[in-house]
Amino acid sequence: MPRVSGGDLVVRLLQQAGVDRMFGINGAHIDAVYQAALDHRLPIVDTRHEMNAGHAAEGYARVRNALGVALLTAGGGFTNAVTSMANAHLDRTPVLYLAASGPLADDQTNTLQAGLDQVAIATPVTKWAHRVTRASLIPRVLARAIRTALAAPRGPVLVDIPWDVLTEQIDLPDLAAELLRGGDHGPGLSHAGAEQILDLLAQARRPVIIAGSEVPRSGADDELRTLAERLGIPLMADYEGLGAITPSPLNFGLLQGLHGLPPGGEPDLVIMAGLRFGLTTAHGSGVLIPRAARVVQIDPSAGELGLLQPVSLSVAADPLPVFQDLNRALTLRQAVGPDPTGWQAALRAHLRRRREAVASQVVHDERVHPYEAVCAIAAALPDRSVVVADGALTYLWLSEAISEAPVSAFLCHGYLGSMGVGMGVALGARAAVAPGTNVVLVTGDGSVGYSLGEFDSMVRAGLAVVVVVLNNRAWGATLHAQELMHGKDRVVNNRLENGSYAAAALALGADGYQVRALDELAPALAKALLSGRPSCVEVHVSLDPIPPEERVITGGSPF
Ligand code: TPP
Repeated sequence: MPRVSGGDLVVRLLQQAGVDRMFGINGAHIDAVYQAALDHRLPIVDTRHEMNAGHAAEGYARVRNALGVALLTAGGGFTNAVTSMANAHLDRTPVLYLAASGPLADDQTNTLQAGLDQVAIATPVTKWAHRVTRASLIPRVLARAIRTALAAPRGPVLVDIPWDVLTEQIDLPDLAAELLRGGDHGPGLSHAGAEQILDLLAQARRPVIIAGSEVPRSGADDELRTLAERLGIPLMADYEGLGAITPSPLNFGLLQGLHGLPPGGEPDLVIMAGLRFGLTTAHGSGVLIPRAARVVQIDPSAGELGLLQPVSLSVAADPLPVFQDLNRALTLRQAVGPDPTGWQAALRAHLRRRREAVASQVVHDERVHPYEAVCAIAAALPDRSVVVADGALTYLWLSEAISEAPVSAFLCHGYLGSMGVGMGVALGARAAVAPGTNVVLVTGDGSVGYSLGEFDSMVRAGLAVVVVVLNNRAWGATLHAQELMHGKDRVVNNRLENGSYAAAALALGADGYQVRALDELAPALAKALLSGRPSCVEVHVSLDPIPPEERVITGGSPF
């Protein structure tokens, strides 16, 4: 019987679970995993900050709809990744954080990187956190952690393994006993439940289906589009659901487009598919999900159902089996509902008016207008691109243009609203996609500054992310907030007028492009996308313009 280390068991089990790449920074405590990964040819992308190893594992998980893995050494390696854990927790992203810790044998001796209870720190920001105390327990605990992360509602887990457990040698156990369950989404709808939803659809004159994060997470994209296309129902999405609906002719873009529909012209039935109330639904205000509408909410977490607005029907389930059941039930019925084409045309006209209103407010100064910049970016994106957004004004401007773009995923900073997630998420997404799929990060100059070192990681790992920095020489959104709340003379600690991000990228071995006029942007993007190299396209944009959704956040209407 071969003898193997705890680290070796970790790698064997992760490969058994389908993991083909991990992210991390090496350290002596975690090195047994690195040595085993070398033996078993499991690649590890090394980042320049553990926050970004965590965010990269998130990006990988969000693009693949599979488990992401971050390797963290003890102490600071672990604490540096806590922001990512919190982000994954709020976004329900299945990430395994595998953290080494001080040797069990040296417990309570004030030794290096060991005086922390990492499980206690991780507990409030994970679905499950556990320490392994013997190498023989690694397969069972790790398999349990992975099952927990991938079971809906999904989320991050921490497994803490002390150094001397990772290096402990034991006889190779039968890992088949720990075979990991996969693809079990739980039950969908009863026959009566499916009929009830189809009846609601048959009665609706202005129905809309809104896709949230759990549509791609559960792999329900095709079933969702099939149902919508069979019935002619407009599809909308929050940022995480956008990639699921873009291939459809019934893609009506981000749900912020519902704002400002005339009374009597609003949806009368909203199907929330894996969408939670909160940040992306204007909370429970009714501005986007009309209070007069009937609402069907489908989400794997029962606690989310009807959280901020009353719903007519709630389904505690993953979207995949629910839409499978609806498609099956529909096959057995006659055609349902009124002709949807009038409603589709009215909604299209409304969205066109919104775009015209944004464009009509563009006032030129000596810098590129951010709205024109994001329109040029959206127009330049090749089919099925993954787009990552970071920075606040930057994201809000991008949200006005991204619905028109052929994205396969649109990954934003999410519920934690944590600036600086973008470089890590984009790096992980690039490691997850098939060769030839483009990954473009659109970020603010403030946000990119957290992680400039990751240009080096991208170069060393050959991960060709195109990073577009909308440089307005400020922490833009917080500067706007100071101006609005306290006056222009009270702006403090929000200016960033030093340095060049394209030059920083060049210094780290990536390519750099400067864009000072709108007509330079499309050629620079085309060059960067074609080059197959990590690159930074630095666009010098105006700071003053207020994006429509910033007006909404500050309590106004978009125009
Ligand atoms: N720190 C973190 C980690 N997250 C935050 N959300 C903030 C601080 C507060 N904050 C919100 S928006 C913002 C800051 C600092 C400014 C973002 O500036 P930038 O990345 O340049 O993007 P812009 O708004 O200019 O597009």
